Amino acid sequence: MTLTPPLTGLIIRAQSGFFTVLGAELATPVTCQLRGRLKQGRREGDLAAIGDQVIFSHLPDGSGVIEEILPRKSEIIRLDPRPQGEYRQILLANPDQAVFVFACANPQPKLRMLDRFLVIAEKQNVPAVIVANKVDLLEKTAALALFEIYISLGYPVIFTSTHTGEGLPELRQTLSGKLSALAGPSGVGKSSLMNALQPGLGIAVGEVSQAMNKGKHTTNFRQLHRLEMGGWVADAPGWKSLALWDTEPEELEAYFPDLRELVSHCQFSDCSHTHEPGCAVTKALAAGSLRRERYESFLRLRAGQE
Ligand SMILES: Nc1nc2c(ncn2[C@@H]2O[C@H](COP(=O)(O)OP(=O)(O)O)[C@@H](O)[C@H]2O)c(=O)[nH]1
Ligand SMILES: [Mg+2]
Ligand SMILES: [Zn+2]
Repeated sequence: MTLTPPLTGLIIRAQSGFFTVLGAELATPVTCQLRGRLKQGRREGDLAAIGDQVIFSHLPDGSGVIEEILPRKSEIIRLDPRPQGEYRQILLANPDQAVFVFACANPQPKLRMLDRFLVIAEKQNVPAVIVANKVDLLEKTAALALFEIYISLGYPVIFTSTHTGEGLPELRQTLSGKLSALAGPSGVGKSSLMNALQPGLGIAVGEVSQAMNKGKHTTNFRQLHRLEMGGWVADAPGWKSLALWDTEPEELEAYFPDLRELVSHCQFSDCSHTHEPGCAVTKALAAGSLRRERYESFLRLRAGQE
């Protein structure tokens, strides 16, 4: 029995089969479970996840039932190997963007990790934004030099400092009204940035992401955090653990904007871009138009190295 006609809502928290749904018309979120019929058939992956838009109805006891999960425009997935086959774990549904936070210094930016994050974002079709925090620790020209390659590739790069406030309005503008997945190594200032935008937000986002980075299994839930200015930030969805599953070498090239164009000019269609004559990639490398660091990131990812 349902009290009201079905409503649409957003899943803002997921924990072992229970989903907290915020209805478009409701002030208080409702704890829902999935309608039984949704769970029929072979399970190849999560049926619902934070970020999903759903149709749900109320039960007399105040809880709710998810009737339908609306089609996703994007998703961040982790393939979980299980005895009965690979399981598609959905870390986040419908992200508008992935925000990768690194520091200009202290700690030194791990650009190979950034390259890997960018490839994952390209593969999952999620636009990436780079935040270069702690810009106060370097001359601006030195900070620019570190990240200019990414600017030239077309990725938005926001230079920020929680100490001087530089770049915070731009970051606020970027997050406003969007569902963002936040990721980055620890110590770069993710919590500080979130707190600078909204007091208390850093603690909320940081705790879970740190627990997940350490692989703890104490709190197995995922949550969206509401931005007062509009929009949502998702707990860092463990990007470090996202493998580049079944990515063919030719496919990997497509996820490097600086290689994508070049490879079509290689003499051999199966060029490995290492020793072949007529390779446009090694030619660009020699000419200095392709950055060696990016080429090395490509080779490492292709070899399956982290
Ligand atoms: N110099 C400088 N230090 C910062 C900045 N933002 C954060 N920090 C410091 O960097 C350290 C790590 O910050 P935290 O927010 O905990 O990083 P998280 O691990 O990514 O969440 C703390 O000591 C912060 O005070 C910044 O813009 N400039
Ligand atoms: Mg933190
Ligand atoms: Zn080549």
